[in-house]
Amino acid sequence: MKIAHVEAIPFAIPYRKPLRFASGEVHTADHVLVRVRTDDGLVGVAEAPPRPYTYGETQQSIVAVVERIFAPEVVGLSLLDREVMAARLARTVGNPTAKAALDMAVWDALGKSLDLSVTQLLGGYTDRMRVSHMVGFASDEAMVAETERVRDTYGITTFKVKVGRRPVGLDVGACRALRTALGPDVELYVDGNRGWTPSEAARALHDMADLGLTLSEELCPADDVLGRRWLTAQTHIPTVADESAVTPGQVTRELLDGAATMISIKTARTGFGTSQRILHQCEGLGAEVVMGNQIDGQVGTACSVAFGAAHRHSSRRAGELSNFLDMSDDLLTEPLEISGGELAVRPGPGLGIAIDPDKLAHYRTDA
Ligand code: MUC
Ligand code: MG
Repeated sequence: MKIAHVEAIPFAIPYRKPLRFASGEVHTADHVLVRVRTDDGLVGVAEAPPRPYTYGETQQSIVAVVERIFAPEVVGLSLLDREVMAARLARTVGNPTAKAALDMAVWDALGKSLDLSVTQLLGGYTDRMRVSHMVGFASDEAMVAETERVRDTYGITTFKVKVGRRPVGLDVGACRALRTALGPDVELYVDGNRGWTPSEAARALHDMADLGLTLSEELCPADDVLGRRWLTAQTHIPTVADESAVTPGQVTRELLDGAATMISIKTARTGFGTSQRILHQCEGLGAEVVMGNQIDGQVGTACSVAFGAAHRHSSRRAGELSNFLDMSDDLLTEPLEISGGELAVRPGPGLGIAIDPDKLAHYRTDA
């Protein structure tokens, strides 16, 4: 049960259709597969999706920090030494995605060694989540066509719409077109990825007041401290902190400052260990959470649903679990399937997933 070897394998899989949002755009899943091997031959895996425009990590920086800084800290630890591992990784302030992937790969191996699923180990609340689909910038017509296709094909009825463009009327128009086309029964919420000033955000929310939006996420930057508090105080729509709340300390600040009323939990950046700390912190404070998506591939999405389904507090809302659908291929032997608007946790020990060796050989970029 001891960690014997840690690998960080870069791979690149093109998207069929790029995802565009206020802070960047994604054309290729240039992620890193983190693989942990134990001395008794078990293998745990997870995926790190770099988001350089948000956290500063790149594919190359993730490979380097996992192999040179983190691997020597964890090799020799037992799979059960998760607090020791967390304390060692916490000495490094940044690199959230690299730390998260290592943490989740260890949980996958631990589940396999105990013949239990990660969901059972974390809390075992349910075995599935409703799915929310994230819609990137495009023409109004293209955004409507995408949501209709996703609704009709997968039964998804919750959509997160990317906003944060200028002038704000562009996004107000897109949200209005979506509401008109999809009708009142579909849930719509918005994510600005820090694109607007507080006054632009207030204007946009005012202009969309009749659209029945259920959440507004990260409309303006975290450093707009008073502006975010001012915005949150004047809207009846819950405000979600995403990239401004990556650590438990930041979660505390956002919630106690009145800058946000809810927190997005992304296993891609807080793994299972820190995500669980944040989840329990939010539950204790009476703040709702949403399971977010760091534009994860199928490995990352399997991690999100494994965590989200494990707890009552994280499984209440639809989780953002569907953007892998836009990738041209993936690494799993058996692809994830969304149907009836839901994604089920994979049965089987650990994460219940297996990496297809031929696909990995094809897409890895270090060979
Ligand atoms: C989101 O919720 O912001 C876009 C960038 C990123 O890191 O995650 C996505 C989605
Ligand atoms: Mg977001």
